[in-house]
Amino acid sequence: MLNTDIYAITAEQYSLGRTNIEVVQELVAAGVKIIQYREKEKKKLYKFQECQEIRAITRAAGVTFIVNDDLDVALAVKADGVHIGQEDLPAEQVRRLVGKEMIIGLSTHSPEQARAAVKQGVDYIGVGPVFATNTKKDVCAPVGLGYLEYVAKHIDIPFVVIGGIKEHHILELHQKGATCFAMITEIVESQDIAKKIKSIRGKLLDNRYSG
Ligand code: 3NM
Repeated sequence: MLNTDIYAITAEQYSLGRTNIEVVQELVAAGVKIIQYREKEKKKLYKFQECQEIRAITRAAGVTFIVNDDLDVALAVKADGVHIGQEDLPAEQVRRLVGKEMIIGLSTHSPEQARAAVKQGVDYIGVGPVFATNTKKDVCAPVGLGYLEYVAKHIDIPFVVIGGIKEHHILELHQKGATCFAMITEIVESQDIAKKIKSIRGKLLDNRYSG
């Protein structure tokens, strides 16, 4: 499920005037394999309608689709997964509601939270914010690379790094054990999303070949 390199997340307010649907179409065309719908300000009805459209686009393209926070929307549109935070419903409760098949992702910010997430049976964790970010409100201080190194070494479930990640960080994060990179502004703020994705992937390839 996270055996891919780029985990793209929507945010219409940073998308240079493009709609979430347009951005998702660009992401899919660029070959991104996992997309999370994240939209904090919109009313539920509009989130549902957008997610319905995104579900159709991602299903047709074989792209994994995750909905942030809104369990009901995720279930209603038959998303592949839901991503929750530390102050949402506890993961065990979410599991009871969504069943075994749906992917559950949980944001974590410390080793204690990572260990608890494993016990709670989530499918993957977010590890961050690695760097400072203005995209998420009420986010804790950056956890830096130390927390990433802890997770890479001690946590056995898939993880995705997040928070302030830009193209120039990719190599360093990869060297510290990250393989899947979640980004909002670095991608949606790009004029040419396909070019940005290609460029990030180029960095990863260079690193692989140089060992
Ligand atoms: N979650 P950008 S940081 C949505 O640490 C989110 O859990 C975070 O946006 C966490 O790539 C973050 O623009 C914002 O910094 C990521």
